Amino acid sequence: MIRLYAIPHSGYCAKVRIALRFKQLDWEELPPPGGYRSERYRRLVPAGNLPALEHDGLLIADSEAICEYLEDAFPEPPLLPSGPADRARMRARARFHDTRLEPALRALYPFVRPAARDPAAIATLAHVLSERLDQASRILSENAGMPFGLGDLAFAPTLAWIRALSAVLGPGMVVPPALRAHEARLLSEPAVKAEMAHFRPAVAGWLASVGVEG
Ligand SMILES: N[C@@H](CCC(=O)N[C@@H](CS)C(=O)NCC(=O)O)C(=O)O
Repeated sequence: MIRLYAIPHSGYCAKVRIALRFKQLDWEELPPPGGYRSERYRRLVPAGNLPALEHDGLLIADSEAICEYLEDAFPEPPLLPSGPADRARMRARARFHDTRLEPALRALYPFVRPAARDPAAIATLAHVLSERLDQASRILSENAGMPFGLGDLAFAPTLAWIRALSAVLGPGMVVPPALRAHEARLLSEPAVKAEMAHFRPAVAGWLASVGVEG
């Protein structure tokens, strides 16, 4: 049995759920024992980060490590192409998301609550995020012919968050047309489509919980 420690509105948790769905695996999903950022959860996962996955005696955190593990443990259907160059490109896409694009989105979360709005800071961060979106668009277009894989797992959840925050914080975040076209292709993948049907309401629910209309 695969156990996933996760929360519904986290893009990184959605990324792992997309991998699980793509590989048609069953899993049990639990919130972190003791709660988000609790000491009890840190006894399992020292850094306290979500998601974490338990399987066959292994407990591992970090979405990318988890997805690579799923690929190794359950190779079919594959999330990595064959051939070292395409595998490297696929991994680079995933790393770009995790180390460049999502951190630029994350920088905006402290301003979501109405009492914390700072228009000048939001405008600066929205500009940085738009630059990352432009870079993402170029990276994804360069690899447009590759089949769905590891480097695609996180983009639809992150773009959903960007749209939700754009609606709340202002229209400064620009999703380039080529990236919108790539997103449409991603959404036609059944694993992504199924996850997004749960994920979008979870994002709206979180926004409502902090007093914001999504
Ligand atoms: N790069 C990590 C990022 C995971 C991450 O930051 N998760 C957030 C939830 S979306 C979290 O656990 N934040 C709480 C913390 O880091 O203390 C991954 O891919 O798993």
